[in-house]
Amino acid sequence: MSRQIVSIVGGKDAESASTYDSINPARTGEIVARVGLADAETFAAACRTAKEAQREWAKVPAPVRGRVIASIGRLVEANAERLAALVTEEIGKPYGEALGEVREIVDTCDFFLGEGRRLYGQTVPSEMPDKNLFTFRTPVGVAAVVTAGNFPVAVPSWYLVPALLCGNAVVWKPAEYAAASAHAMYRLFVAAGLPDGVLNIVFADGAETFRGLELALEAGSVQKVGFTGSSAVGRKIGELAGRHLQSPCLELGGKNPMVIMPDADLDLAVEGALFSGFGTAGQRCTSLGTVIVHESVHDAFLERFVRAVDAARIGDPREDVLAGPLLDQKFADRYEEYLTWIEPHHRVATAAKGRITKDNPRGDFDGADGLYYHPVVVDGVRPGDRLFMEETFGPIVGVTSFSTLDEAIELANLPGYGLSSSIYTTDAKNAFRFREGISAGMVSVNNSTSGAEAHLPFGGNGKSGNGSRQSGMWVLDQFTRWQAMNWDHSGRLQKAQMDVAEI
Ligand code: UN1
Repeated sequence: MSRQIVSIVGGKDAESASTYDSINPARTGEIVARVGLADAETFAAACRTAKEAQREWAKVPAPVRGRVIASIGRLVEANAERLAALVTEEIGKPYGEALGEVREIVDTCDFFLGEGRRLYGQTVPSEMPDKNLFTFRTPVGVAAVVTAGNFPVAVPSWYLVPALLCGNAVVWKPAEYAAASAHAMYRLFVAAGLPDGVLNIVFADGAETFRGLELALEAGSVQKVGFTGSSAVGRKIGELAGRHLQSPCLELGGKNPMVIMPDADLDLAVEGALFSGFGTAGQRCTSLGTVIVHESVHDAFLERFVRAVDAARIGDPREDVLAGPLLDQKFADRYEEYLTWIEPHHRVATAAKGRITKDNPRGDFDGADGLYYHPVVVDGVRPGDRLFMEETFGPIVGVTSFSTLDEAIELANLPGYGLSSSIYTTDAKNAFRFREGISAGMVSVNNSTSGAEAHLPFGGNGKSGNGSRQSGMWVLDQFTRWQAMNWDHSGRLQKAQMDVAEI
């Protein structure tokens, strides 16, 4: 019997308008959870409930809120294996990676629990005597957070933990196909001592969520929208939030480049390309899109890369594999469409379109009913090819070559995303020139494009986002607003600019 889960608003089960089955992508005949989906009105009502609860939550001293965050971290840690196993079952993420993902929630809690005692404001000198100036961080109010299912627990925690710590209430809408993982995480969060209504979870489809968000923004019950997902949906959310004079936190797609210089350690580069290209079946927003390799080492790199890809284990995510299945049927369908972007002038260096079946020579696992796909390396991608320009969110990596670093940087920036990037070189000059020229929010040197740590600013530019950053202290600016205060104790009206003290 699969789990039955529904939205929880104000600590109570909310009504569902329809149901959705969350499927195990490694064994598509298996239902992981039957999920009740709410409609737009329920979403908007959740935001109203959150608004009520937020007033009291904001009054809880920040160090005390920090202690709740500490408890969340400990509870997640104590339940790490169970939560990771559920993530593996529901989205097919290899267990080791899933455990790492749960670890990322704990890291996030560890960072922010201290922030409760450090939510600093400033004292600022005044231009007049007997007058004091201060700044305070104030909570924004209610955050509506809509997240993807490829990181069903870690990425949501990047929003939830700082938002709650800063005194906000949250309405969280996770991806339906990762609903059971989200629900389990929600339960751990509230069990740590969050009052009812401070954190609410609403399951809904895209259309109802968008309409619910619209209603809530119109009613003034949402002050911050957070969204992780595709650039296309991010644009719509950005437009909607903009109409309400809000600046959302948008964490969108990527076409992340890896530049390989002639002086690079090629084996290290191969390892990095394998992990970021095909780990998580290429379904991270930081996954490698295109390898831009110097012409003098192109053939040597390609030969080693293809060998490594062919040797990689793809299969049952409960085992020690590089990648499991794709997340969900919707993504598998889309991925098959991306495979049609392979142009006649491309050279497909590993088995393309090779869905793993029992007849397949690589059928060393017995899960042919899963959404498994061979990794594909496509050599000779060029500017203008869809495969060069657009995110694929699947196990396909393009390769192209260059002759000068300036040319490589231009190629790397061309698709117009700007999330993650990497360069392999042994010359510091190349690394710094690359950092200066690349439009990405994140740059790795001699490391892959994926695997950002939980306390560095995470986020992108261009089609990857609106410049907002998550993680670390930088995210505090998303979930608080600066309030300036002046206190005049001179006993007279001192006018700024007009009554400036004379020497
Ligand atoms: C994402 O895919 O949305 O840097 C986030 C990484 C992970 C997060 C990816 N820590 O690859």
